[in-house]
Amino acid sequence: AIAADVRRGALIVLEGLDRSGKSSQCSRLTSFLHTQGLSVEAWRFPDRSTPMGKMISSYLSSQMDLDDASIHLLFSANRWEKRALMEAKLRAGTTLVVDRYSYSGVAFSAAKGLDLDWCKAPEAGLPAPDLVLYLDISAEAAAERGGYGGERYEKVEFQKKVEQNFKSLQDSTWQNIDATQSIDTLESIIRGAALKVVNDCHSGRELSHMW
Ligand code: 2DT
Ligand code: MG
Repeated sequence: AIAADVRRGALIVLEGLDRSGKSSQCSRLTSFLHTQGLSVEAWRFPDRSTPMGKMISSYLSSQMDLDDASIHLLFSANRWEKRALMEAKLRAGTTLVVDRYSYSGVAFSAAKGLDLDWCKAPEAGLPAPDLVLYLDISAEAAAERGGYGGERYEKVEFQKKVEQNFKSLQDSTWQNIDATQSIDTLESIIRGAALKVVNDCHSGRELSHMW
């Protein structure tokens, strides 16, 4: 048999502060790509379903305290435990729409005072996103939307520091999108950007690695 030349899927990451609208846009984008006949899955980090993810979840709900460096490494390990599956899916042609990734990992931990480069180090070698859609909203405007769930980090002063860190992580794969636009406007901007990168990946764009 002739080996099929599978066109790889795209790794598309949505990032932003809490209440920026990431989760709604992830599910809208996943449904849309599906209607286009593409193989697509919605993922999110932290992945709370694994044993490490369960520890992270109890840390976030303040049921458990952990040293700042330790929890940082645990968030990273939670991505590493998914690396092989992520790469296998991408190479088999599935596009992944991911709600948060290494950028959240670094932005949140560094907001506690950990060194930014130290925070980036354990992410090195993970699959690099083909596109990072940053839903840009100020911490104040996000807080005005209400609906912080009461998890650790969901406080405006902390989110302001996270916002600064996100901005210092921007690279060539980032697209900043004004997240104060209507949900439908955002959706159409995101659709366009996603279709373009899916096409790039189908036409041979190589999978690369962080950073
Ligand atoms: P959700 O509200 O999206 O479930 O996120 N976080 C996330 C980190 O501190 N490090 C990470 O590596 C990741 C992926 C952001 C839960 C919170 O966890 C933070 C918000
Ligand atoms: Mg949250």
